Amino acid sequence: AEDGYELWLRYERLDQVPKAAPHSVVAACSDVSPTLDAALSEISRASASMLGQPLKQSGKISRNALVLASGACGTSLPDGALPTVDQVGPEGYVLQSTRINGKPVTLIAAQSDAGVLYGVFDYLRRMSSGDAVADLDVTSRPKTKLRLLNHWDNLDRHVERGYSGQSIWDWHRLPGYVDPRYTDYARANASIGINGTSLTNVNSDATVLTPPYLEKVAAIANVLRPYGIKVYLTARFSAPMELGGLPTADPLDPAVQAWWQAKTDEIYDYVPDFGGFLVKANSEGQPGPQDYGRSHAEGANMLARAVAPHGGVVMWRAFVYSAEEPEDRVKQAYTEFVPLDGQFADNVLVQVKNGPLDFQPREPFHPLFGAMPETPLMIELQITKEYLGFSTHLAYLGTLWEEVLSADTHAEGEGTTVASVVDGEAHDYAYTGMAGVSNIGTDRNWAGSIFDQANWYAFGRLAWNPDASAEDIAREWVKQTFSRKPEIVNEITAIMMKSREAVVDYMTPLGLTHLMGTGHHYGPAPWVDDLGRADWTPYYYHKATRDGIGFDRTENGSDAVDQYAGPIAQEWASLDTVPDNLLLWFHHVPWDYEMRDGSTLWQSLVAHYSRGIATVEEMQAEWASLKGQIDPERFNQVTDYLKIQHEEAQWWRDASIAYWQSINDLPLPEGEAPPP
Ligand code: GCW
Repeated sequence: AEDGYELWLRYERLDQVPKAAPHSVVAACSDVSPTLDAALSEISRASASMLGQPLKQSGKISRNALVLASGACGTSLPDGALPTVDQVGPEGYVLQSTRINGKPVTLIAAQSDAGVLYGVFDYLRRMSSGDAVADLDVTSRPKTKLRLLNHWDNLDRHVERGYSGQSIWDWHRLPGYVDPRYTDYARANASIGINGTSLTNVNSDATVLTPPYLEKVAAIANVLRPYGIKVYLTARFSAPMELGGLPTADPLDPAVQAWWQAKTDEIYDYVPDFGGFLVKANSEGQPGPQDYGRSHAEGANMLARAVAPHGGVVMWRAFVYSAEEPEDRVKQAYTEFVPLDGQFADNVLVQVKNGPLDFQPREPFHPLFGAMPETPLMIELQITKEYLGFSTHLAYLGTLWEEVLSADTHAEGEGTTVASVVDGEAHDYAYTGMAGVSNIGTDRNWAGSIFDQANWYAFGRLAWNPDASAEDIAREWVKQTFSRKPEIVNEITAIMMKSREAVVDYMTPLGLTHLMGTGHHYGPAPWVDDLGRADWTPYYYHKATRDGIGFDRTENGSDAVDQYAGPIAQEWASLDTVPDNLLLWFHHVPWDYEMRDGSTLWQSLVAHYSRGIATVEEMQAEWASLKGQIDPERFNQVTDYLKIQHEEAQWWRDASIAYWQSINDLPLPEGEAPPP
């Protein structure tokens, strides 16, 4: 049955064996590592499935062989056959139709075995997409070093903001039983270049750092290692008190430092290639260095010193804001972190969400990008759709992420995109990276829905190349997931490409944000105005009154706009130039404010809600037209989910309009259907 378990690695049978299909596969190596073994077994699985029989493994290179080789495997290839470090770096690869010993072959070669594995997945992706595998001359290398999933998984298997079942990490049965699913997890991640995973929730307590759990962590790490994936853990800042019985967790206290050093050394005994720590500190009630009057840099550097001798890193999150702080929440991270630029240890990365608020359907890019030239900034994206309809709403996030990555920060003049900051080009960062908050769980389809698999996929592809096109990625995913037929690929890609804007339209158009139900963040609740915490209250964000709506972030208001580089700040601060889709993020305007198209703000707002529903209706019709061309299991699930999405788009529109009307007393614009 097609239950989605295979993800994009379905390797559907090809109609025809491609002319250039290899006849055998050879690892031209004296040392076939577990990583090369993994590559060979993937080739065997994929060729059995796509070509009808597994490629024969051979010890010698014959005509039309697929040849794998790396600088690390004791290769038997002639000098000069391998790509240089300059060409491919430590993780890149080449795919080449070439000749070895006079025989035509396809060469997949790299500096490292992980590079070969990535090359194999690229090669199989081409074959699975129905693309040519002849005349290959491909060089690819990742533009970022650290490409991580961040699981928000608790040890009791509840996944914070998870909508696809329980955590796949089965702590209770580990380490004695190691679920084979972890191997499939590793395959899927390696296929899109992900090379790290942080196993535990940033809000977790410190239990995972105790020996019984480290043994379990080691068992997971052993499965992931051959696939080039390192394990990372969240480090609760108060662990020295909770686990170590110390009276303080002050990062400048020598006993605290010694505790972390010993703990870290212990972790490396279990997991010799442990990647390092991910930390949420002094944010949403989590402990941190500020509890002792120390800065984020002092806190991060203490942990960085502990992992440095082992080659580890610290990923310190910049998602900090506090209710006691009167400053506009979206300004707080910048205010706190910019003065610390230059103070972080060399092996610290500061991890910054794509926008300054919190994974909304649309936000401007985070003003920290471009503002910390001395500190490697990673970007954190949310794959799980906390604010975009959980798993039942179809929203392809590739377009959201592309919008952020291609945004121009102007930090080093025009053209300093967020991508160029993240990939280190703008400021020559020693470390670079991208983290994606995982949407993976125990559901058969892993992600909660078939289309949410595309978000996992797109995250990995963009982490490899932050300049990649969201549409190309969508196409690639559709070909491997659903069909190679061009009409079907076009249809499904079109659905995906408009899906996120539909969500923006029916939930939070024109720059509105955070109007979701309190706590769970599902469905509309713009009317909540007294939560006891202003910054978790929708009114804080929309500021709707009889006179108007929107958050004034110009110099007349919170002046958050001033955190952006000059040209951007100017563009967004002025009503003449601010884009419509960020209008109410930066400005408070009257309901009868005249929009560029001549309509009033109120008319425009209502039109957006209705357009969101109309787009979902188009998506439904387009999907329905594929009936009979997609297997019934997946077809029906998507159909049912789209129906839920349609009902809920209507719910969002009607509830939002009714609420705004209760404030502005305006009639519905002409031609608009009244809420029931
Ligand atoms: O989006 C918010 C979520 C919290 C999350 C927090 C964070 C892990 O509602 O569930 O906690 O962000 O990113 O730390």
